[in-house]
Amino acid sequence: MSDISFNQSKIITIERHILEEQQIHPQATGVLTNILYDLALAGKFIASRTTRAGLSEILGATENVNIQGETVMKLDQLADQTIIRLNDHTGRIAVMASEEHAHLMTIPDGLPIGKYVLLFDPLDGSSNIDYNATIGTIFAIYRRISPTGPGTLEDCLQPGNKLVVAGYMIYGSSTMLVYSSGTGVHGFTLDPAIGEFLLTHPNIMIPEKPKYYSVNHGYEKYWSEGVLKYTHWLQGMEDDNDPLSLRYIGSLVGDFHRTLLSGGVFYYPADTHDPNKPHGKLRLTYEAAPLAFIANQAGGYASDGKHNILDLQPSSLHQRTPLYIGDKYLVEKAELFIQQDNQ
Ligand code: FDP
Repeated sequence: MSDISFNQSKIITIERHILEEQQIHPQATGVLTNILYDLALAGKFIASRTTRAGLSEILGATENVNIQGETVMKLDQLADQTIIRLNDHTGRIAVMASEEHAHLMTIPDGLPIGKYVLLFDPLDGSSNIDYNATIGTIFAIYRRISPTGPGTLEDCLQPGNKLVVAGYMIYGSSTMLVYSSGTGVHGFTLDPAIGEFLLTHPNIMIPEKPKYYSVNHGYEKYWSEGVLKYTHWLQGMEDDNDPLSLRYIGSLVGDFHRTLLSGGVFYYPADTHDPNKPHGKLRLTYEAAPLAFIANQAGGYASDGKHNILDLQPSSLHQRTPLYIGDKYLVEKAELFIQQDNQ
């Protein structure tokens, strides 16, 4: 008898998984499935470049400053262009918006216009690039609202509760794609040897016992009384509860991914640091809302401190929002402390 025993569990590639998900929806045309393929391909491409950043001399700042006033890194541009070029000609997308562009991007003249809207942060956490820390890509897909013709701003400014698919790619010690189309959250790890994303984390649920809290303590002096008290509560200083351990990468995708898998809460509160950013730093449409959709599907919750993030109606493409995300009980507790502070 052979010594070799084979693991009988199925090997599920992302293609197979998406196709199986598509079959749950008999009315599906396959268009959404193909957008996900294209995004997975973009993820492979971006991962291959980010892991070679130092070697290929594409590391470092460009001369350009993006709409957020941040220096645009070359890898940000590369990730941005990769996603645009893989999606602008397929006839699946009506309009796109990216962190790197002040205005929405309609489909170039002469190319077919589709029925979906794609919003993305091409390389989130890019201030970490030079230090070899985790970075990622966040994406949000909506159905267009406008009936025909080029996609509009209204198509892009939809609340998170209208999301059709949300996900992210994370470029860390391995590359992962995590997405939800409203039937749970599924995580795939890229096997670089074969260039395939394989299902490694089916049906992710945020663990019930929280492990970490995650926030930039460097800005504590700019926080409100409510945020300070909440933080003290997480540290076990308000009640008799055990303190949570602290982790903060400073890369939203990385901090969120850890929160999703380990349990706990990540927050970037409103603060008084910069009068131009009274709502904190993170963006509603292509950061907070898609991650809120995933948190919700994983049994968690996301809030701006007062409202469910998924219910917020965006008023502009690059709108900022405070964000509390992760374990439902911990996020609701944040709402309570903030509400008490406002009384
Ligand atoms: P970055 O500026 O490096 O792109 O979205 C912006 C973001 O990173 C998030 O990924 C991250 O959570 C946050 O900013 C970190 O901001 P602080 O340095 O202010 O903590």
